Amino acid sequence: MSKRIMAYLGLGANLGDPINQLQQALALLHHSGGVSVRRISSLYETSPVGYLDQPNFFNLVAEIDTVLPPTELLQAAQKVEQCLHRVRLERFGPRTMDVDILLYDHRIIDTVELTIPHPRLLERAFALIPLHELTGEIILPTGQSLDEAMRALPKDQWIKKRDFSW
Ligand code: X6L
Ligand code: MG
Ligand code: MG
Repeated sequence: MSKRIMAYLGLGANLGDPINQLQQALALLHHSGGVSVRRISSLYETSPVGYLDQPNFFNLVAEIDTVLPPTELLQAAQKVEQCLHRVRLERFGPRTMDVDILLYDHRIIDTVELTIPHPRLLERAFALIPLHELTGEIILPTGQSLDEAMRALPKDQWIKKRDFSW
């Protein structure tokens, strides 16, 4: 009986059939050894951040519990990206699937391969809004308040909740 650890994953896609791919990614994650998807946020359509000349994204956040240590969870996330034919053409460019670890337990991790909490979580409406929908106010291990970050979000990031039921 290993301890189950709660973590939050940010999923995003803007190539191919993004909603269908998100659905597949959630199923693949749930069937990865050592990962259970517990709750899923609403689905959001969001304007691209970082590199603007690309299609809108569909984003959501999944609450999982896992017995995997962070590096193994990262590998599981990368396997899901590869299963959905992610090809890296350019940094910040369009992709069929992106799976990021936003939070892992109440831990701070800062290695070459992994930074948790996700370094740009608080500035990105497409990650913060669906996360807040699941957690409400929480204080991150870095001491920041999610409510506070919500109020500080720049108003120029377009994000719209889409009616959808899995
Ligand atoms: C200056 C330089 C300011 C770079 C911002 C921001 C870079 C975000 C990358 C940045 C900068 C990113 C998604 C996205 C991306 C997504 C939406 C990234 C990585 N992923 N936009 N842009 N959803 N809406 O999942 O987040 S590329
Ligand atoms: Mg990302
Ligand atoms: Mg990523």
